[in-house]
This record gives sequence, structure tokens and C-alpha cells, in this order.
Amino acid sequence: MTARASIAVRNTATSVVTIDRFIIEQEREHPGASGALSGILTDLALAAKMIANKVRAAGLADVLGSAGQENVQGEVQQKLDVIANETIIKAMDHGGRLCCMGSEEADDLIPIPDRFTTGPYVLLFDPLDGSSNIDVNVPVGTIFSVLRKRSAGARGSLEDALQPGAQQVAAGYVIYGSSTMLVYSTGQGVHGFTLDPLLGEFLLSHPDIRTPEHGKFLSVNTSYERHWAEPVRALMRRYRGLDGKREAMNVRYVGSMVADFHRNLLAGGLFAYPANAKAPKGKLRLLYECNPLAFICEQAGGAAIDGPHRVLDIQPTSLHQRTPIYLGSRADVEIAREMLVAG
Ligand code: FDP
Repeated sequence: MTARASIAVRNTATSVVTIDRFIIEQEREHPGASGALSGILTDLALAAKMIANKVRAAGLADVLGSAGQENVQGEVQQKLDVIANETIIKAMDHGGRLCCMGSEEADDLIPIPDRFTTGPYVLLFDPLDGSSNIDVNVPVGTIFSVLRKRSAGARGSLEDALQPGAQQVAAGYVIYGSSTMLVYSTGQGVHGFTLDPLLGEFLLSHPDIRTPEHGKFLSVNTSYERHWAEPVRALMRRYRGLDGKREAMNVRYVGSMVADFHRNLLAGGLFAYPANAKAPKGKLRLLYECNPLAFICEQAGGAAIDGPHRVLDIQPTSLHQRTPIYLGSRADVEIAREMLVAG
């Protein structure tokens, strides 16, 4: 059976497909499955609903603004970052499905408390991506990645987290935008669910997402142009049609990776955060942002590279490692590969 033929259930005029039902139907296609991965996805969906509630009420409740602490990246943590981080940890720590977790907001691996049993998976997540946009009501997101435990011990170790992205068994994101959407893949295509605020359920709204081969949109922060190496500048001139060798792409940069990625996934396009003289590895984190979105992108027919290499093949060496990234429609990523490798 091909990945795209694997949708077992679809909405009809009189019945809707909830994310729980969809997860269970997908699990049924794997008779040996223990149900642990399904449980992780279901728990993540609950955490996403709880975070969505907070994000929706951000202007009302006292959750806007900075919590006055810096995270491991040296960025000021926003209050909602802290809330989202705790919400995910508490939704996931007691299910007996994880051996440990890693969060963009935590310096080290997050252990499963001793009072809970552990399980065969690791969860890595960015609880609230694009958080510098929260105060101005711009979409933000949650990104997650699930890997199988490799180490011998029950409680997990760095070895479990530091696996190439190609080893992910599931990855996804939630976008808290004009509606809240959860998009995920377990390697059987990419499926999107929209939160029905009245039912309080994620409903299947975007089955089998395929990203266009050529993109319309270019998402990159051009204010770093003066710090880019010449091949990157030449590449961006190409995308913008300035060298006369292709039609110009339309520049759209929200500055929230999930929002930019989501638009480009559906409409076609390329998201880039290149290395620059001030950030030699770019800004984005391999484990918490780049790997999960690269997995989704490839599953939808797109591609993701750091320049010469496929992102999913990079062997991570530290939890908070950064990587340059070019992510999106396959033909547009191919141009980056050619020009950056040649340059
Ligand atoms: P943020 O710092 O607001 O969390 O993850 C980092 C990120 O946002 C991405 O979501 C976003 O694409 C990028 O940083 C924006 O960075 P620049 O302002 O440097 O373009």
C-alpha cells in the first residue's frame, strides 16, 4: 500500500473524522503496534488545545510579555513560552510512553519523574515557536518530533535525542493562527486537522497534503543580506528574478517559522534561514525546528537541505545545535543545492 492510499477514514456529510479516530484508524493498519505512538499523538493534541486556549486569551489573561528569564539560547523567554513548555511536559510525562523529553526551552534533557513508568520513545519539541511575535498577535506555533529510544537504560539519554532526523517516527506542528491547526506525519503522508472551537476537537480538514513542485512564495529575512556569503546573495537574487533567469517569487516573511512554513507547504514556496557572518550556523535549531519540519516537508513531496546536505541526514552532536536551512518545494530547493554547492 502506498503512503497516500493509507487514509482509512474521511469526512462525510453526516460524520466528521476527529484526530483521535484518525490516529486509531492509522494504528489499525499496523497490527503489531503497541498503541504507544498513538497515545503520544493523542496527548499532544490535548496539549495543543490547552495551549491554543492560552494563546487565544493572550490579551486578556496576564500571559503576555516576558517572564524575565533567558532561555539557553540567550533569548528572553516570553510568559507564554513558559506556560506552553509546562503544558506539554505535564501532558506527556505520565503516559508511560516516553523515556525522556527535550525542549527548546530547557538546557538539558527533561527526565520522566521517577513516580511514572517510562516507554520506548523520545519527544523533542519547541513549545512556542515565533514567540517574539506573541505581543503583536501574529501566529505562533508548536513543533514536535518523536524518535524511538536507542539507549539501553529505561530513562533515556542524549544518545536517544541525538539521532538524525531521518529516524523520526512522527513529527508535526500546531499553528495558532486564524484557526488552530495540527499537522502531522507518521511517515504515511501528511495530514492536517483544524480545531473546531465549538466541538473542542481537531477535525480532519487537510488529508494527504502535497506541496507544489514549484513554489510561489519566498520566505527569508532579507535584512541579513549584507551578512550573507556571495552564493547566498546570488541565490536570493535568482529567486527574486533579479538575474533574469527565473520568474520572481513573491516575498512573504511572517518571522514565525511555523506560519511561513505552513503557508508555503500548502501554496508552494521556499523558506530559508541561511548562515550569515553573524550567525555562522543560522538561527534555527536542528532538533526542535528543522528536523520535524523537514520530515513533514519531505513527506509532502518537498525537500530540505542545509546547503550541500539533506537536513534529515545530519548527525546531531548537541541538543541545541543550529543549522542553516532551505526548505520547501522540491524544484526550488534544488536551485539552492545547485547554486550553493557550485558557489
Ligand atoms: P522566534 O525567535 O520569534 O521564536 O525559532 C526562531 C524564530 O522565531 C522562527 O520562528 C522565525 O522564523 C525566526 O526565529 C525569525 O528570526 P529572524 O527575526 O532573525 O528573521
